[in-house]
Amino acid sequence: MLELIRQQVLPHFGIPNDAKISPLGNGHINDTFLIRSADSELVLQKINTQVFRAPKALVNNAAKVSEHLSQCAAQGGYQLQLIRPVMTREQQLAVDLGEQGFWRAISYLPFSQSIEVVHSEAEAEQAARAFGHFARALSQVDPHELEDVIPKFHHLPGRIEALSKAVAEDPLGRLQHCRHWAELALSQQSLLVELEDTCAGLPLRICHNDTKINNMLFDKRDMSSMAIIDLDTCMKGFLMYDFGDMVRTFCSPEAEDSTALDKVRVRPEVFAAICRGYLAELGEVLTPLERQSLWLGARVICLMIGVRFLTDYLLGDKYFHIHREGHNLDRAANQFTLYLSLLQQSEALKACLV
Ligand code: GN1
Ligand code: MG
Repeated sequence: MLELIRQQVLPHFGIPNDAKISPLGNGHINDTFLIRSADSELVLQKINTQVFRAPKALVNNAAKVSEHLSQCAAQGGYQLQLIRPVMTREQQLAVDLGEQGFWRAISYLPFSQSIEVVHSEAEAEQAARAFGHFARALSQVDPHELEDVIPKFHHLPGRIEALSKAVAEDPLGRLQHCRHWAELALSQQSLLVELEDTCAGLPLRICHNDTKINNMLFDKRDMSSMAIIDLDTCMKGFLMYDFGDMVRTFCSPEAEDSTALDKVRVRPEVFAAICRGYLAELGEVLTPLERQSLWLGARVICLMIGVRFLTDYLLGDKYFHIHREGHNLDRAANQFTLYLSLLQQSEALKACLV
């Protein structure tokens, strides 16, 4: 891969082929590299076209979001730094090398740092405020301006149906290792009913759709919020899911793939900090039903990612990159445990949102 990057990709971005190339980040889908040459630093990504079937839509969406945020920033309405597309020499947003991949580059922010686990309430509040700030700046844009990069991305009924099918077929005989998790996931029918009733009344907005804590860059000099990254899944949707992904990735003291299930839980004080930070930015933007839906979004996202990891485990780890055997099962078990912890604390957590 490194030779391919040097010989065939870097020239399109005007980067000399003696640049230093190192892997960057912990994404589960795309391959990401930091490219350092004598006079520039940028982030290069090979987009996973099995997952992003229309990669041009992805780069177009990201460019539109970044352009809009930069206009907001010029008028004082957006305070975070921006990740901008780096154009090819041919003035394109990406280079399509066919079998050799679809490649795009974006700016790298010096002094930036990402974290995998939230350490304090202050960190959670600050990051939630930043994601809220991002959503507020985009709330002026018609959500239909962005294409649906992955249709039915946050669609729990479809994800549950895919799990049911994987369970019924069990092509690799793996169900024996995870039957109780599959049963748990498939027994949450009441959530589907609640979801259908709520979605009917929610406005569509431009959402980030992957508001993990590691998609928020901190300034390593003072740990202040620096930028929101990974605009790959920006498209229309419901803000409850952006709230949900923050809850999912900020609240547990353990990483998403930790096998220490006895330590996986929702820290209520971190949940409360997310609510404070997010609502400080968005409180006046959200409709009453949207605000009420946040609690639903938290439950749906935790359950849904567990369902997605488990389905991928049963089907042979074709979607999420894995780094060890059983990795997707470990992730699923972790996320279902977090989901149960949310349910156990329903009353106290819901109270943070009123
Ligand atoms: C994937 O690759 P990454 O980490 O940005 C996934 C998200 C999941 C996440 C789980 C396109 O995001 O939906 O929530 O893993 N992205 C896609 O950590 O499926
Ligand atoms: Mg992502």
